Amino acid sequence: SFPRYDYDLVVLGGGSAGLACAKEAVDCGARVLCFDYVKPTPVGTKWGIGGTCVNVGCIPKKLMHQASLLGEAVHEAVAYGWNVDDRNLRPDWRKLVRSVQNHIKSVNWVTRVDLRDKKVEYVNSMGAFVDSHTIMYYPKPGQEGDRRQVTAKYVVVAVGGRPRYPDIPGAMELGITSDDIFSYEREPGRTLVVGAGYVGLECACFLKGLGYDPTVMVRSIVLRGFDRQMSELLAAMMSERGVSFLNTTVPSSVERQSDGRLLVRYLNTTTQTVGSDVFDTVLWAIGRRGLIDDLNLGAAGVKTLNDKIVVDASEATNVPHIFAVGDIIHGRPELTPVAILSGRLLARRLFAGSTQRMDYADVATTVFTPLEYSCVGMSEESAIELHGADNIEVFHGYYKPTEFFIPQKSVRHCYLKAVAEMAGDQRILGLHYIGPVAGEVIQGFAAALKSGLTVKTLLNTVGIHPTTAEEFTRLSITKRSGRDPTPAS
Ligand code: FAD
Ligand code: NA7
Repeated sequence: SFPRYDYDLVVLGGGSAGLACAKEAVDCGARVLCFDYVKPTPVGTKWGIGGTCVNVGCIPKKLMHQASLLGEAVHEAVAYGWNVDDRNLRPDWRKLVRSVQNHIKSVNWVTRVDLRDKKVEYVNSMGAFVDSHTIMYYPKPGQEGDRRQVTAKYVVVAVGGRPRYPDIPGAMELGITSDDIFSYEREPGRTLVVGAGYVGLECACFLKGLGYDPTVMVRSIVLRGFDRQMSELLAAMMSERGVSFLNTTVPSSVERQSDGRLLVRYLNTTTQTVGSDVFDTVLWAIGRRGLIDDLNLGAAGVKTLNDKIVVDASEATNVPHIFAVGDIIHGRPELTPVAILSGRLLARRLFAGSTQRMDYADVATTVFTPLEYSCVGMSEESAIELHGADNIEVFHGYYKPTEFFIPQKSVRHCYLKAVAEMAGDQRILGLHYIGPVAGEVIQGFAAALKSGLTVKTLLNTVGIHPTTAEEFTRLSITKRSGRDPTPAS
């Protein structure tokens, strides 16, 4: 019979969530069209298919993190006996940016080939609703004469978000964001990073590791939403490594001086004193805004909250055949693996009769600072709030990574803790770790936690020696005991 719609599925957004959903839907036999279009940033940065993670998020961030760790490793190598002249060690920023961008271009290429092989139709344009089953677009953005439209049985909105700018003079014209830094032509130099979420802290840390001089401006607390003790430890680790902090401070204006540098005025909200300082670069990391403005959601009747889309446990919006996945949905972790899995599971439910829903609980995450912070499950505060302090046992300890001794690296902030139930076998509610390669350490424990890991099981697990992850199998000191969690040697 003649199909009622042009496509079974139109996906708006070709990032982690949209591409995963589109590809899986095609695998399930659906006819799929995917739109992806990137609006340039105020300073003109733009990029290809694949969304935030590949182009201006996880991937370039991890590469810059690695570049900064390598600088540290060269100094350590000297202590280990390598003959390296580390006196004039400096990175070549332009070369680093070129290498990072070359890698991204290769991923963009592979993504396009993959879409062609998998027979996912892709249009490099913005899509917007005409009505709840109809999407309009301009095949050549900018040429508004040539307007097209397509109809679809289902629509998945996966448009993600973009960095916010503060509403102060000079912010857009003179500042940049994480959307610009990974392709920035100029050396960043002395940089003010405004915002102390994970994006701000990570950017400040790789800039520090590359030899620039970052200052982090903190409005209230660092890493809101993460475990407080771990967040404060992380900030202390950053300070020890020479990252400056302007606490309880908000920016009020940015001006370009005659010498080209940027004069930033700010207000300390605790002391109510104004101050100013001069920087080469100002990087806004004050959070992200969902890209709902260009979707004409009103025409489809889709409900939003702030700048996000409200969905139920099946990622359905209030309009039953319109769904949303990834960063654009309200109240869910903004992480690539979350976006990918929820997109894929949605496609299977729509086109393969699956009933499996996305489980957003106990998603592990990592902050890629030089000593990384990784965690899965609840913070100590959330566990106490949910179960009561008397029903929670917190095991903790500082530790000394073997490889830190020879170069005499600071072990002051190498710390881990397990937040567990008090009763029975002590089911673990949350694991927190600050140290080398934290993400690699926590990933496996995340699977264990999802399988109902208990303190008893953890202590019956034989460690791998000498690793830092084995510290989780040796936790014996509880916070309640008041015993010193510092190791003897
Ligand atoms: P996106 O990847 O943003 O994709 C949405 C796409 O839709 C974009 O290409 C957008 O331009 C396009 N679009 C928007 N509107 C329209 C429209 N109307 N029509 C057509 N196309 C449209 N996550 C991790 O898991 N680990 C990390 O280490 C990590 N690091 C990060 C570091 C930084 C600096 C940032 C900013 C993010 C990081 N994230 C990380 C988060 C991760 O990048 C996001 O969670 C993920 O990319 C979300 O995927 P998405 O598909 O929802 O959105
Ligand atoms: P986050 O985690 O939302 O962090 C934003 C940070 O910026 C946070 O420290 C905020 O302080 C601060 N902020 C917000 N607005 C301002 C203004 N106007 N001035 C100064 N400082 C400000 O964003 P990220 O970009 O790090 O992470 C993006 C998402 O990934 C995030 O939503 C997480 O869910 C995961 P505050 O604590 O509000 O005082």
